[in-house]
Amino acid sequence: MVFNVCCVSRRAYLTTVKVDTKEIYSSRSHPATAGKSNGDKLDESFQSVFERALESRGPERTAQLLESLASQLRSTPRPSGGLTTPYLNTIPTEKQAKYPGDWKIERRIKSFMRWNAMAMVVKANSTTNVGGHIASYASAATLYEIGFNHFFRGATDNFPGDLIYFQGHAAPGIYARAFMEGRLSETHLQNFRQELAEGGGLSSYPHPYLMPEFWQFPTVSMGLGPIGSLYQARFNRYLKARGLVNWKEEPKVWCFVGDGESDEPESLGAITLGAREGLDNLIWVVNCNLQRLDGPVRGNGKIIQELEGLFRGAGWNVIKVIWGSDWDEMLQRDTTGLLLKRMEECVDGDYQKYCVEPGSYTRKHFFGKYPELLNLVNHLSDEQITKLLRGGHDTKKVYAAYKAAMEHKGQPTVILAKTVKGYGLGEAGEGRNITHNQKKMNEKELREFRGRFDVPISDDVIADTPFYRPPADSPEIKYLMERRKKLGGFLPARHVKPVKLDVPKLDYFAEFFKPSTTEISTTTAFVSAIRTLLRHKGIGKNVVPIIPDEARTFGLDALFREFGIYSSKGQLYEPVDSASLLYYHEAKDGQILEEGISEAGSMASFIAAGTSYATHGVPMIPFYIYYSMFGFQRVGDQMWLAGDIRAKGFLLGATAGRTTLNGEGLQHQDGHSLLHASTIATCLPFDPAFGFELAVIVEDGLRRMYVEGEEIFYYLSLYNENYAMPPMPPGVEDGILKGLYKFKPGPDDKKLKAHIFGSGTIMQSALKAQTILAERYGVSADVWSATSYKLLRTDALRCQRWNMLHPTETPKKNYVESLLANEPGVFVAVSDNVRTVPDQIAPWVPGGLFTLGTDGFGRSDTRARLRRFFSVDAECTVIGTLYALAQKNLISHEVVAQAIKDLGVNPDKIQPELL
Ligand SMILES: Cc1ncc(C[n+]2csc(CCOP(=O)(O)OP(=O)(O)O)c2C)c(N)n1
Ligand SMILES: [Mg+2]
Repeated sequence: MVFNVCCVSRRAYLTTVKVDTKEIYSSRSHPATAGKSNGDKLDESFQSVFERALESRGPERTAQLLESLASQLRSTPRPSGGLTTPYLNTIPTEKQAKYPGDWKIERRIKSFMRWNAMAMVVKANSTTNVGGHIASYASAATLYEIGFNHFFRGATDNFPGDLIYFQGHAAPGIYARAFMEGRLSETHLQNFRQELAEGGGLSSYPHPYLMPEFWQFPTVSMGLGPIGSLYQARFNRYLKARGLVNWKEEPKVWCFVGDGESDEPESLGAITLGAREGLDNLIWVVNCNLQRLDGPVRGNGKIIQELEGLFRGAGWNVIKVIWGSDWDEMLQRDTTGLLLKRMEECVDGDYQKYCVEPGSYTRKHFFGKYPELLNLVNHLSDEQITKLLRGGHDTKKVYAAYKAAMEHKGQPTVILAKTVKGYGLGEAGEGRNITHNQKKMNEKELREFRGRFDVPISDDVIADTPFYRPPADSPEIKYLMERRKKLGGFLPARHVKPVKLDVPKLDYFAEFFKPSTTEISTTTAFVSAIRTLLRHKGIGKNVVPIIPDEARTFGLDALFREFGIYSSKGQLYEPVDSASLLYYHEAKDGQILEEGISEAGSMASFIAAGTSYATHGVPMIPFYIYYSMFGFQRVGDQMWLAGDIRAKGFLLGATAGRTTLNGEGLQHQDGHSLLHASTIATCLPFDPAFGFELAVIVEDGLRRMYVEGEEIFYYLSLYNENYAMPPMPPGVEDGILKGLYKFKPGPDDKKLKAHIFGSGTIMQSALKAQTILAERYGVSADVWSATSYKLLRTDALRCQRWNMLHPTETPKKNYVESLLANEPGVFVAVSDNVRTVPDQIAPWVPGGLFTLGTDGFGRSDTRARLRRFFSVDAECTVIGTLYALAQKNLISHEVVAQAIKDLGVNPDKIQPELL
């Protein structure tokens, strides 16, 4: 294809240069064009046209011209299109940084790691079925070892250490290194995936919850590592911009990603953030071994080219490390560009086959497709062809890529490294589709592995797969220790400095203990609480409000002007509402993280902020407020991860309640987040009904997390229904925090007794029911506030287990049993959540618990109609209480039937929980 480029020269006359795209394509600065060829001359004239254009028309216009050229090039038929460059290493050999290490010794060290990582899995699975992975680390060993020996910096006094997200399935390799470093013992390795074994074991994957001094970042749920690392790198910038850290140099965030993992929306869905924020503190290494669990990642295409296009389009610096040094010379000799053509036309399925088949196959099918190409490998034996290295296994190529990434400015870098899955496993799995799940090796395979990597294990013991660690004074261990010392210490490591924050006491929240002057919602109460906290002298600066584009919904826009929205660019425009009091205020040191419509991004920020106490020794207090339906349900796996990573902070599920958020209907009305929240061990879920409860819970959270150092987080349901907030009754703080307390006793002068547990906004139904029951049915009902069914249940379960295991000792009573032991009458719970939420405590309520709740899909309608529909309004609560009394034969069933008529409830209304 020939097209014209117009440009104005220095003398401002119009020149037309004819450019043949075929020539550009085959003559790209690839060694095939070495020597003064036509291609070279074209390169030179192209360069001079470029320089003239730059000088006379300026960078913007020149960029436009180049873009027009590029788009025409893209539209020419080529095997890889889009924003891609040829299927070659990005760094040409002549620009490759010199590798400063001792590659022979590093190879030996790496070989021992390979052996121990494999042995750990094989050993564990010889006597158990605990599983594990060999193939992932086998493909990534060089990618990690170059990092450990030359780049990853450990934590020192004023440097937090580089933050490394290790790929979960490569964990055995990371343990193998820690073993070589003397940080883990043979018993630890022996007990890989047997954490409960005598002497302690190692967790399957990176889990800070299970190995809190070792792992920093959980990664094994695919996609969560990548998105977490992006927001972590951005959060580091936030801390710096707000003057909360004082590092001697900026840490790098490294994330190791599987090529299969890139399928996850969380992996790639947020990458534009990296470029927008200029995160040159972020480096991703995608291990392109071309395989995922079942088979090829892109058998019919090329994952490296696909990712290159995506990342370049998103504004990242892309470094491809495809071919090892063995190919350099061949590419030099390929003067026609035919080798590159062949490289381009093969798909990943072909490449996978080349690493499984013998060299003769590659000679015939790869090189032999064009007989001229065979000349390039005539001097190589089949065995040598088999061993032609891929870039990701080549120490020098990987080093050069990492160095370039470290030095790159203004953009995040992604390194796309081509490797072989199960490298070194030979017939036991190298490049095979079954390799991901391979965990056993027979003696022959072990011998081959040993031979390939020269591991000094003798024949008589090899079947036991013994671990191998050279003596402490061996050159290998000395080298490895010296490298780590130079780089600041061992990694991964999680250090928690016991920093206590000067958190406010309860009296700081005094305004919440008085009756409200107007009707307000618990969301509004929260907005006042966070404003008060942001202004607090001791901890105001540590508070991190996080919102995914819902600030106006919750009334948090009131904070924009006063505290500012964080933006690395400040505010480059005059906001449209600049004249108003609450204008949209972005600032370089803004405190609010306004994440746009990304619950996953916001949650990643919550995690980065909530672990800042461990990552940076700077405790931060995230308050992440969101549309409750789009929390646990949408990004529940990240909330689970928040538990694993020991994040602290407050999650606030606003617009909660299946009937309280009324008009929005089925997709928005949440009545089950409290149930999800109950499943996470370190999460304390609360369902406050009143402003004073909210204040007591927040004060407790601040103290437990930021003074006592507990590594937990709180979840609070917040509602948008306004009502008068009552004053705090005396002495209820303890009950609020334990999960249940008596809020308003019923009258003393009634014969019949009942108890109604309410929570959140549905407390209003309970209170109205209390009045109706007393006035019309002679029932005295005490109204209790159930602030946390999960905490009550946890306490009960602990007691139950203790009693079961200590059958001859005096049984312990749990809080619910003790609290209700002397309360006569029936117990009823009413909730704006599914009935399973209150039912969590049913086994310990004397005489059982009758529950009303909102099971089923929501509808768009008024609160009154919805509450009748789900049977959680005051009238249905009265009927439920009378029914519970009738079931105990304390009144007749006719009384209930009459009440149903009197209160105007249709007994045959549809059942919401049915389909
Ligand atoms: C969210 C999620 N889905 C599924 C899995 C199960 N899984 C574990 S590893 C794996 C394949 C990983 O392939 P890749 O990312 O290419 O890593 P490799 O081992 O090839 O380096 C899958 C599907 C998981 N861990 N997380
Ligand atoms: Mg893979």
